[in-house]
Amino acid sequence: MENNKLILCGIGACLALSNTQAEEQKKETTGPNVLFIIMDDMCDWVKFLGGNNQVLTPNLDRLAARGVVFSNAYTAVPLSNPSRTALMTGIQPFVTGVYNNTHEISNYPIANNSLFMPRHFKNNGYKTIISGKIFHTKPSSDVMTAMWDDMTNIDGGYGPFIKNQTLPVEIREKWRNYEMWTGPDTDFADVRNSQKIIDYLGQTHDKPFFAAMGFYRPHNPYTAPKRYFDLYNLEDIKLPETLPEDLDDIPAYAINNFIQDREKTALINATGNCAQQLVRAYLACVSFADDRIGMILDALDASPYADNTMIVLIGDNGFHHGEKERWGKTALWREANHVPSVIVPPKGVSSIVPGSVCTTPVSLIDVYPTLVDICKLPAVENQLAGHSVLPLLHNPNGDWAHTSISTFLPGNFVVHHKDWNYLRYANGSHELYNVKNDENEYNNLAEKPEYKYMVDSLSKFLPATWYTGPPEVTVNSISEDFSSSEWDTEFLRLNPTYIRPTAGTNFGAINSADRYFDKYLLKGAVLGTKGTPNCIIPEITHGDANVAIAFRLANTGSSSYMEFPTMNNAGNITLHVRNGNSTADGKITLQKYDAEDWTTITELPVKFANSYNATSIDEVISYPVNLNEEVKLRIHGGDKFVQVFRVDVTPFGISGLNNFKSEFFSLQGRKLTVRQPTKISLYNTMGALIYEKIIEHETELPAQIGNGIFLAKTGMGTQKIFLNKEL
Ligand SMILES: [Ca+2]
Ligand SMILES: [Ca+2]
Repeated sequence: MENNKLILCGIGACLALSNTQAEEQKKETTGPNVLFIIMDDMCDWVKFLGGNNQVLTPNLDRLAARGVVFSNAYTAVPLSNPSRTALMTGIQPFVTGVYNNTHEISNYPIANNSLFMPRHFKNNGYKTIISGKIFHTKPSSDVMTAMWDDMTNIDGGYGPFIKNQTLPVEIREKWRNYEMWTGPDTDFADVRNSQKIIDYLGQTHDKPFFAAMGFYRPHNPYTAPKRYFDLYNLEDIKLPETLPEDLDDIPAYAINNFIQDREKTALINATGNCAQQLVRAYLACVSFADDRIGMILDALDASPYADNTMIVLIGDNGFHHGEKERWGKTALWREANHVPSVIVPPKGVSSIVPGSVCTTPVSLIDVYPTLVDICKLPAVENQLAGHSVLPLLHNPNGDWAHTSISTFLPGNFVVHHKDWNYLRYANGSHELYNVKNDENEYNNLAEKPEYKYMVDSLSKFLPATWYTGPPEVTVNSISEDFSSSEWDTEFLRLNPTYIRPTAGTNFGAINSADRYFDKYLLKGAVLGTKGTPNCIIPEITHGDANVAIAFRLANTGSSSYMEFPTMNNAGNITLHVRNGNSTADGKITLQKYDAEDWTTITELPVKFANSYNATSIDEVISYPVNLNEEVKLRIHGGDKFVQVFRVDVTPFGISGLNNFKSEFFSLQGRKLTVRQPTKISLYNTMGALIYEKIIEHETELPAQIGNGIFLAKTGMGTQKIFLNKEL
């Protein structure tokens, strides 16, 4: 228990030392080359793991046959950004604080200042190359350039995105849809990026290399060349096995926090063959990536590096396809955390038997120390939480004293140890499964007296303390008036050479191209500033200052946006804007950072401003965001120049809304039935009280309340209701 605290305190101090030591030890190496391949959202649906018996992964299978398969490997976090941060630093998320996709590595010092795996290779005589998606958010740019020799093919994007809508409107989402792609293969970053690695393997290198290839597939959008869809007959697609009453023995905390889209799952299952379409599309994406991996293997085998290259292949997190009534990752169950993990030693390491399978649970946090061990790099002291699995490569059935822990959000952990998965949530509720007998985790044994000994014994592996974030950093609302004198001063501080437009400058002049900006974080973000402030318009009075300052969103949408700081929740957003076009209406879009990318919440029309330069009246547009969760928003340029003078985001007012279940009353149509007499108060999503009544048993809600989402507060608690929709 004390140990964890010591690690937490000691790590920052020790990292600096590790970096310095590593720098001093720059030297020639005779270690093997490393080909490091990671697939995004690759769950255990690869043939050699048996998670799906229809999937076709001939190339992954032949890779597995060359090395050792860890058939019970688990990610550190079932989500891209924190998973990859843990993988590349070797530090647990509950130490770095990088738990979510909104937690950018560069803002988390323990992670950002650590000795990243590629840097350690580079410091020790390796050439390092990155192609595709290895990180989700990145360390700061100096840290990135220090660890990679070649970043020319970094990233590339999840696209191409769906053009032809295939699923019914009530099912489809930006990240839940599919399309058989008929454009060229090079539309996909995976094709361009894997070609880069293939070319790299064809070149002569004077040093050993660490080549990291990050595939975007099988991550959605489920677009893949049509021929991969053709591998699977839709009529033959089998859905994963599920148990109707599976959730009955799961704690309420888990259901409330991790199975929020239960209704959506039911809708997918009930709507035509949507579930089969989604499963098939995922399988197509797996086979697409598999094919490209085969091409990399062929290139390696034909290269001078065929004999002295080790290969690591992993997925960053798993995925539920309807199991536990959910689609997605971000939960503690096996589907979300179980990933492929294969290590292929360089040829000729005779003591490692090709095609071996090790069933001992291991973690992706073990990858970094394992590579250090195999490649004989200097030990990284006081940083790596995992353990080298080299002994298991030699003897897959050997003893293993360590355990694998996956984390999702502070205080929620799952311990994978021997045959057992033990899930413990932040509120103390728990689940215990014997995955050897019950790989689908149907039968929760945690509350059974005869398994108390096992709960007690596995609990000892849980971290005693974890990072919950500095309490003061949360931003509950934003209010920024860019026409304030503080902003005026700030602009000049940021850019002393900035010259204000002279009095009388009209909007056309301000439109000159050099006044574009790409990205500006609001001052409230306190994250630093990027981009160039746009303009000060002297003739327009705004707010209580004599000059009106504004940011401009350009008319080329993709390059112009204003990003807000992460908020715990967001209520109503209000924007003071003016359209720079004097003859045509325009629009801007309000976007939310989703699990992986920016998604449009709504488009906001901005009327044309006939005499922009003369008027002092802003157009005030308002939109109820009403997201009771951690949220990052931005406004994004549309099709016309739009000046933004003021932004206000109020917090989502009423707390305690996590429980959306029908705990306190039931609603059928507009008939509200309470379990016991209570006063009920209905609020709209702006937090305004619109109805209040003491109800003995049941009441019909009056029609003037209208349809939509409301918050119902009772003596027993508060819950969200959907009027005119099924609760
Ligand atoms: Ca992922
Ligand atoms: Ca169950």
